[in-house]
Amino acid sequence: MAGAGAGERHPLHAWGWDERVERWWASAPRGTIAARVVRADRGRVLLQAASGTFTAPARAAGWSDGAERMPTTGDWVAVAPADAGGPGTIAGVLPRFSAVTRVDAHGQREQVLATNVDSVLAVHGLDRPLRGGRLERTLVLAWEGGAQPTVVATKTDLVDDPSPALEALAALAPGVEVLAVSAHRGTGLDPIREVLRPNRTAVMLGESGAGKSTLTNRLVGEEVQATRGVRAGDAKGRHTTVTRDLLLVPTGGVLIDTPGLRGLGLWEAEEGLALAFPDIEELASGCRFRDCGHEREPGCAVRAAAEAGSLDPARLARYAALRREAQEAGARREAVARRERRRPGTITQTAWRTRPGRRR
Ligand SMILES: Nc1nc2c(ncn2[C@@H]2O[C@H](COP(=O)(O)OP(=O)(O)OP(=O)(O)O)[C@@H](O)[C@H]2O)c(=O)[nH]1
Ligand SMILES: [Mg+2]
Ligand SMILES: [Zn+2]
Repeated sequence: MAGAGAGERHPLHAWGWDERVERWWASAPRGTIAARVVRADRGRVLLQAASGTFTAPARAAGWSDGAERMPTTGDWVAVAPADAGGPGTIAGVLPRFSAVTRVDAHGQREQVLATNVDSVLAVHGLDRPLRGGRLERTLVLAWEGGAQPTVVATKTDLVDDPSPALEALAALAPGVEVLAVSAHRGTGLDPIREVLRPNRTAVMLGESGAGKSTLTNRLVGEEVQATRGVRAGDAKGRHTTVTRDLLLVPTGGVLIDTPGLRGLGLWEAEEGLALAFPDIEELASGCRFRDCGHEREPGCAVRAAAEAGSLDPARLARYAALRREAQEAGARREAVARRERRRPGTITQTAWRTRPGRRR
């Protein structure tokens, strides 16, 4: 399929097609059509093409960058047309400009949650206690994946005064915008629409019951996603959403609704950590040693700030724990890479990165 001519919009523009995708599409296999994965579920993918939606078997495929990728929600793929009435097959998966990933349940592999996302909406329900570590971890994942995080506090209608909670959220997310919404009342939605305009992609991440699907329905303007009441007493969610679904927002952009994940283990995080903890990074420039671990080294400006009370010691402790986790993940990553080098032809889920170094 040819790209759109000058001044002409690509038919998949509303679904997030832009110059980044266009560039890679230039090396698409001949005779294939472009589509975006709007859901990946049990070995099949639901695809959105200019002509409509259809499903295809999920199958890892490469591109001109030489890396193989397993298609997942958010991916752009090249589909070889069906012959003899069978389903089309995925002939290629385009390189990703961003990918939000976590470590899988076994701790041995990278699980790609959403790809080609511009933003991560870190959703927190004001009906539950704030778990700082959870939010910080989400921000690390967002930055590391190459997406811009935004904190979204939902259910403002359930609290008399949301400002203390919003301040607490802001303290955990230096430099990150904190938005407050009530999906029930329909207030605070416009700034989220702005994040998505005109054809950006955002993924919602947050605990089960935080209100991701309710907010999705509000933004989409239709009850496209199922929602369910939280448990009385502790406001715990019931894991209502089970797939990652990419949905069109009529005011512009697309939104990926995800299941509330219990764990967000780090797979790769060094860069994400630095971006999620700019306050600590800045203090660290005053440490005596450039590779200071802020644990026992003399002349540590970070520990000094925690002792003096200008840095929350609990935040430093969470940072230190995340840093250790990232180091352990790095060791596992290397072990996996060694194993895969011994088994040529294995699909490296980790190969989403399109260029070395910075990815934004
Ligand atoms: N009062 C109030 N309730 C809300 C709001 N947003 C969501 N809820 C309620 O919170 C409950 C959980 O909402 P969901 O949208 O299903 O939560 P979720 O984050 O999608 O949960 P999972 O799919 O399990 O991850 C539902 O009963 C919603 O009606 C809001 O703005 N105000
Ligand atoms: Mg949901
Ligand atoms: Zn230090």
